[in-house]
Amino acid sequence: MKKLLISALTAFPLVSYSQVLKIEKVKAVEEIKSVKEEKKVYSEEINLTRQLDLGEILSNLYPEINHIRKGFVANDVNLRGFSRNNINVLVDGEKIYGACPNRMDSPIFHVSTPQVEKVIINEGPFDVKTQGSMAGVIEVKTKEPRKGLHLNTGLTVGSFQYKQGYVEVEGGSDKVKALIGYQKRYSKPYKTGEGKKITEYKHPNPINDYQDKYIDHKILDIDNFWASLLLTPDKSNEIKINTAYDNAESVFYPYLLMDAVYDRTFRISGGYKYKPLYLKAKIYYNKVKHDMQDKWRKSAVKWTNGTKSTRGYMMRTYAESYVKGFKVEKSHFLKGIRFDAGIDGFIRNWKADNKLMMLDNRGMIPDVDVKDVGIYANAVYKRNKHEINLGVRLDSTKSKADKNAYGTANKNLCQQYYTNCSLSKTDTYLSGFILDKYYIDKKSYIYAGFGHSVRTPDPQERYIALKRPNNPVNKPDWVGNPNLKPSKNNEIDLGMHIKKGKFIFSINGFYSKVKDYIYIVKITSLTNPTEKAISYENIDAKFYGGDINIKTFLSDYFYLDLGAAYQRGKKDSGNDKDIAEIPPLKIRGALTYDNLKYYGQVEVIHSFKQDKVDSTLNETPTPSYTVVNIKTAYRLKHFTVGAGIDNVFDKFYYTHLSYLRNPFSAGMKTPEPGRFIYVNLTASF
Ligand SMILES: [Cu+2]
Repeated sequence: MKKLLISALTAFPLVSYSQVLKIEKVKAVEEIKSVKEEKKVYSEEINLTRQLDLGEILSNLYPEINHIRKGFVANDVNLRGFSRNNINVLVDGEKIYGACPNRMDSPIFHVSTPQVEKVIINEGPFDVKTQGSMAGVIEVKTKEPRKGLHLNTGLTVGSFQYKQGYVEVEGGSDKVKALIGYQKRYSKPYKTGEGKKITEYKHPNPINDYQDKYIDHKILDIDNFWASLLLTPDKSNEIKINTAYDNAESVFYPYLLMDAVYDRTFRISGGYKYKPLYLKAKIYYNKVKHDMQDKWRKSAVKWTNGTKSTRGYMMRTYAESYVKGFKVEKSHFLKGIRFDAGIDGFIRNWKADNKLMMLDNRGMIPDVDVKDVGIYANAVYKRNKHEINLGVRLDSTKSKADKNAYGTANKNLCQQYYTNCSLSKTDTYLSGFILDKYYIDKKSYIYAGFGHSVRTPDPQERYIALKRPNNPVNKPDWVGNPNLKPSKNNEIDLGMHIKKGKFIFSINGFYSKVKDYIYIVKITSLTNPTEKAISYENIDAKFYGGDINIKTFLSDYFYLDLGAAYQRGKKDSGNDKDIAEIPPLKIRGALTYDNLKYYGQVEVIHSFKQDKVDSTLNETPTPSYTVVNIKTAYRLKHFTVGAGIDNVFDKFYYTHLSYLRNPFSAGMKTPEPGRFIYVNLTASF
């Protein structure tokens, strides 16, 4: 048993049923590829949580990941201080973008937890296989159907009437395999550590609070469907089709001033592999429709200007987004060198229409097309104790907004603030990296890498146009800066990974200089100095930090995980040099008992105070907090019964990323859930 557990530690997954391992940081030996130090999270770990939200789960497991809490679900993720477009979040290598201009539907929300086979976290500028991986990639891999006939099902019941259930059927022969699944998630408002419902918290402007009659309204009601087909007619050919449909309704976002009436996502992809030539090809499409309104808030009945309304909302944004993409990649092996070369591209379209009181803000995101095509090459060369990895990528990205998309209110908004309001821009740029890994022994290594990576401005950052009525000081317009340049990251990473017997130790450090980092700024109208807006500017900044992870077996069945991550962001100039939204030092310790039948874990997460804040964006210090979570499980042959308590001591706290940064008025701080008790039942046949 001891051997089994230790081998599971080094080569997970051993058997898909064994829920031995929580955290895995491995080098993907089986397919030598561009890996500095990959971190992986497997479905077995996810199944032991309350299974509500992937962003939150990752944030719990890795101190270097932090969640941006906007509501109970759909948490966005921050990796080593970088978030939004500065990192890539991919589903099976595919780009997916939310439709909401306020990122209610963060990319990671567009895949539900039972679909996840694993999540791979690759930090730093060490990916040339996807456009825009400036500071890292978080890639969600979905499950492949197995042969035979299997039923996987699970049910979670928890505090605040939270319910989660899924059923998945998979099976087939050697040549044809299929999988079909469904999940439902539902919850009432959670209570925080001070016993208040999340819907009861006061916003800076009371008009944005929830109406009394909706305090107990459901705050999420989500259905997910997915299906997958895998055809392997012979040893050489493989065809894979994946599709999914999500319908999220009544998702509340106390962090923001509106909530999602619905958010509907459709995804489909077709992949082909010709194994003798190591050739892979893929096409994919995904589409999101998003309707957000303030219909549950006080502002819906009585507007900011005093108007009493019966139309059901003061503000509403309807948004759509789609991505059509392709990728072709060929690998080649020659004298200990692995080459991968590929071409890929995508079209991303995004439009959002807003109505604010009587203002027609159609084209708030003015039907923007982003077209990208890129070519890349990656080589891994193994010699003696060195493994040298080189990658290079060339991209051309064109973004174009439609001038006919604007409404009457925001038509000339850009011209009020900028002299150059060009609606189209093409950026061509090169990225690449070099990484040298030196093996001290078979399983331990040190590494050093340098990477140059680029990300282009988002359609929102360049073209958003939201006119606000009267424009008093705290109701600024929101306008894109069409002159933004792409952000360029030059980064050095150093690290060490030691594996000895029952002990794994790793340490990673990074230093990143970002030229033209895209940052929020307050600007004044060129024509009327009383009119102000939120916009974006390019600044130069540096980021640095690192993380440590230790995993050790204390006895046959006990193991201890210790992790810590720290990061810092500083502007090169300005009065306040601190970069906003940089999480403080966070540590995690988890003691786990697992004999493959009984499982138990006590986890402690401590976040230090963050007082390195950017006063120009109204950031304020965030106090430290300590949270304790417990998870247990009992495994029978086909069944697992689990129970857990998150936030055992019912601590009242909020994270540093709990509110919207706004140079005019700070947003509401969204507290984390209080004590949350849940029971999990899973069955697998
Ligand atoms: Cu939204």
